[in-house]
Amino acid sequence: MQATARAQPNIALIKYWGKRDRTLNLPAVGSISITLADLYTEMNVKFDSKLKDDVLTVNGEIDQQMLPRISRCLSAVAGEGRDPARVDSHCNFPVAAGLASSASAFAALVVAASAAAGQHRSTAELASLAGLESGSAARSLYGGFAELENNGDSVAVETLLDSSDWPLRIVIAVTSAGPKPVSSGEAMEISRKTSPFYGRWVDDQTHDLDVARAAIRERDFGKLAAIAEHNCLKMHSVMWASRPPIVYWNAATLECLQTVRELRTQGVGVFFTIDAGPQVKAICLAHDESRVCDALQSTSGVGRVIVSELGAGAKLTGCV
Ligand code: 2P0
Repeated sequence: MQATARAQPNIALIKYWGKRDRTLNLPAVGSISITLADLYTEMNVKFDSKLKDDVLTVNGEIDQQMLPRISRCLSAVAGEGRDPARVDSHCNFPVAAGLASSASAFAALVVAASAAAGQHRSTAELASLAGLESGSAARSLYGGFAELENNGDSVAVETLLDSSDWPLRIVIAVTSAGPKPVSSGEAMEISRKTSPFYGRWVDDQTHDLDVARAAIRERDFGKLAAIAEHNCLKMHSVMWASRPPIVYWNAATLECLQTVRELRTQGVGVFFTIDAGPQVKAICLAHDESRVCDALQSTSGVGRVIVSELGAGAKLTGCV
C-alpha cells in the first residue's frame, strides 16, 4: 500500500525551546502555535519488501541527511520489523531555514506512513509519534490555534480555536533562504546546558501560556501581540546568552522588527515572531494584510514575502 499526506507548518506564538527528556523528545515547556494554510509539505510513503533500504527524495533529489530521522519515524509508526520504504517529499517553501519545515514534514510523514501500513490511528496518537522526531511537528497535526501541553510521558495537543474562528494572516519576510547554522535540537541543548536565563525561561512559561490562551479565547489581538513578542524575544535572549551564543538573526531581521513597530504606531494591527532562523513572521488582522506585505517587502534585506492564512491540520490526501 502507498499513501500520500499533506501537512502545513506551524508558527509558535508561545515557543518551545528546551527538552525535558531527550530520549522521548519531550519539550521542557508547553507551547501555542498557529497552523498555516498556504505552505505545505506533501509526503508519499510506499513500503516495499523489494527495496534494500529506505529511500528519501526531497523535491525530486535524493536526501541522505534527513534519511536517518525519516527512517526512525517510519519504524516508530510501522514497527521495527517493517518493510523498507520509499518516501517522496515535496515542499513548496524553503526547507531548514526557520520556516518549520520539519514540523510539516514529520506531521505529513506519520499520517502517510500510518495509512500506508494499513493502520487507523487517532490524531492524538499520530501527534505523539510525530513529536518523537520533531517537537513542533505534533502541533501540525492540528489546525488553527493549537496548544501543546507539557505533561506526562507523551505530548498532548489541544485546539484552542479553529482557523475560521479568528482568521488572522501571517506575512513571512524571508531574509535569507540558506540553511540554518545550527539545528534547533542542538541549539536547545546548548541553551539548556549553558544559558544563565534558561531556568527563568522554563519557570515563566506557564504564565505566558495562560496569558496567550486567554487572549486567543477572547480574540484580544493587542494582548496576544504583547505576550507573543515578549515570549519570542525572551527565547532569543536565552539563545544569545548561551555559550557559544546562538544568533539566528541577521541585519534584515532587525530591520523587519523596526518595520513592524512603525506599522503599529500607524494603527496597523500587527506583531512579529522569529524562530530558529532569520525570517520574521508578522501576524496581522486580515484587513491589514496588504499594508504589512508592502511594508515588509520594501524593508532593506528582505528577499521575498510569503503570505498565508490559518489552516487545517495534517490530512491524508491519497491511499491506494
Ligand atoms: C517552536 N522551534 O516552538 C520553536 C521555536 C524553533 C523555535 O520547535 O528538536 O524542529 O526536532 O524537537 O520541532 C523547532 O524545533 O525541534 C521549534 P526538535 P523542532 O516552534
